[in-house]
Amino acid sequence: MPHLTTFADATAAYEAAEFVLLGVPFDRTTSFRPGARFGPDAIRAHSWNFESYDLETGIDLGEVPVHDLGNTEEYGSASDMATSVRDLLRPVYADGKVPIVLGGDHACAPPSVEAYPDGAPGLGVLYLDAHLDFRSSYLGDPRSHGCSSRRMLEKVGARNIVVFGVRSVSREEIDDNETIGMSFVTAHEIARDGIQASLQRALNMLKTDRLYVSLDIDAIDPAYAPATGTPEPFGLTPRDVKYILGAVAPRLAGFDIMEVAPDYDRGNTSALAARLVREAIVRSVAARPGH
Ligand SMILES: [Mn+2]
Repeated sequence: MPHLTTFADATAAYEAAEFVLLGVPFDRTTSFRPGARFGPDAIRAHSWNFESYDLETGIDLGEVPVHDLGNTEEYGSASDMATSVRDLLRPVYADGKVPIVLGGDHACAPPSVEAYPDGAPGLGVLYLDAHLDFRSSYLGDPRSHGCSSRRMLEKVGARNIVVFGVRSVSREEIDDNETIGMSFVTAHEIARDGIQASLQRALNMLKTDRLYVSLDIDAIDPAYAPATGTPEPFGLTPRDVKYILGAVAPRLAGFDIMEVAPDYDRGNTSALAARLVREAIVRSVAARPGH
């Protein structure tokens, strides 16, 4: 699929940008239904639907320096993809910018975390997903989208990642995690306790200065986000995720949205994803001291 357009209002040159978008049109590790490779351009296309002015924060996105790097090339293997995405994003972090990565299946997210510089302030990961994604390898591929929280954990450490919104897990993953101890908050607990208390519980576990948010769009209920590879009922609401992005904005080091497979609906999932990209940006700007 050709690269159709840039994200709306992403008009800054790279050098001036504070936020840098990158599309990764890769879905070769999809396990159920494919199509997330078309996510980046569908999200970009829908981004043009919105006013540049944000009603809640009073920020005009046209005044925030955002650059869109476009899409990566297409890759044959997930390990080639991961190597390339790491190489593309290392300078983005090193230049003090916040990367926003559009997938692609969830395999495209770990290299974005792995590119974070080792000497930089500590990084934690808030991993929003219906699935635990904790297999050490899946269908013979340790870079499968079913292994993505595990790969990130290997970068940031077991105490610095929380999976949030989970409601699908294998017995093997649970058994495996008994020795590793990755924390997770289930969608059922969030429904019971409310989003504010549940997020606070997750953030109490994440002590790092900086936070990376990885959003598998299937964290959100398929009633709101049906266009995804492995839809799972009983999910978060769009407002839950909006609340999360506002709460973590002061610490946001990087953000991604994965697993939007746009051909499975009439554009509502892509519109939601585009709106959440904007939310991450305007909330980060609004969280700055003196704003
Ligand atoms: Mn998932």
